[in-house]
Amino acid sequence: MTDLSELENTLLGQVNAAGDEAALETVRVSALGKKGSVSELLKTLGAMTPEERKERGPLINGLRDKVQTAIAARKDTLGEAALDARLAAERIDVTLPVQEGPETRGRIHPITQVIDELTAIFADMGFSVAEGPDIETDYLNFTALNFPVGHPAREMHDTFFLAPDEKGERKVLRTHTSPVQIRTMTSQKPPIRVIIPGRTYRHDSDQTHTPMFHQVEGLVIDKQANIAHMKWVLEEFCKAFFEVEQVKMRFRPSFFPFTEPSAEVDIQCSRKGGEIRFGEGDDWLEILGCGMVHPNVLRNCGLDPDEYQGFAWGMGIDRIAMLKYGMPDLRQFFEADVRWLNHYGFRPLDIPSLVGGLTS
Ligand code: 2NM
Repeated sequence: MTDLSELENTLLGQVNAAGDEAALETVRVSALGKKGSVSELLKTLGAMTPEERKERGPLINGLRDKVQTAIAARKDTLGEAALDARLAAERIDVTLPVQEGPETRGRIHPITQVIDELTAIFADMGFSVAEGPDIETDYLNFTALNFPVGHPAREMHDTFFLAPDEKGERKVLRTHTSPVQIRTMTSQKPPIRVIIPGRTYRHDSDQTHTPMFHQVEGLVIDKQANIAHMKWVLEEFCKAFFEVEQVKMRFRPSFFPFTEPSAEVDIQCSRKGGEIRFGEGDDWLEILGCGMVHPNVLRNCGLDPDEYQGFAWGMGIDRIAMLKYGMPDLRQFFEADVRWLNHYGFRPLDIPSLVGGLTS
């Protein structure tokens, strides 16, 4: 009958026009819901004569089935389209480079990096790290280290003095990290194996000197610690730090008030093509000073020189950082220029270790 086929056309048209699941549900309710157009037709069956019902029943039920089937099919189609759209929208290109988060964008200053490297190397040889204040007494910076009052070495250090206190005592900005060795020897019982990296200050400023610079010093005190041990420690350090298999070293006699005998140490290098390389060539580069701790220093720390002896050394961190990482100008170390740090800085998660490599 025309009214049924008209309704069928209208409903199937609406089903196919539904653009999403919500629109489809509206069509379903309007046809098959309690008061829907098809449901209303089904209700008319009860009031029909058996003959009428026999004729109209299959038609109306057939219409309901067709609409139900069409809705189910449309639902499938819409569901697939929605999934395709989601998959397209959420697609990830796994070949894109990983974006760096803020925690990986910062950089470690080369001096911090070199201190971490030194610490890893000496820790492996059984040394611990000691620290002390930048402002020291004249006694700890000089007197205890066997610099007699009025000794010219005090002037050689270009000391920064602070204003005198009420007793007329002038504190100093430490000119080396050696006062920490005195603090260690007076507070710890031997055997002692420490390194002391830190800031030091001298009234000196030009192309190769800054008024604040960094030193690392080392100290070993034991009953039989001797020059052979010292040479071994320093050689192991140089090989590990410059990452070479072998390096020749040259010990030249020298003078420091706090050691006797004293030496300055050069390491073998080549300077071909304006580039410095370690462990090869026949040039020399001075890198550190060292010696056997002077008996007066031991005595000043309450140690009996007939029972204990030891060795100590010191070197400039800024200089070895420049040498190792090819940085041309010392002054840029302290200019806090982010562009310089981006270029010469190190990644925060590449922590130096002997097993993982000092520098990755
Ligand atoms: C150096 C060179 C040689 C040194 C000596 C001491 C102490 F406290 F044990 F006497 N500390 N550091 C030392 C020895 C430092 O720097 C170039």
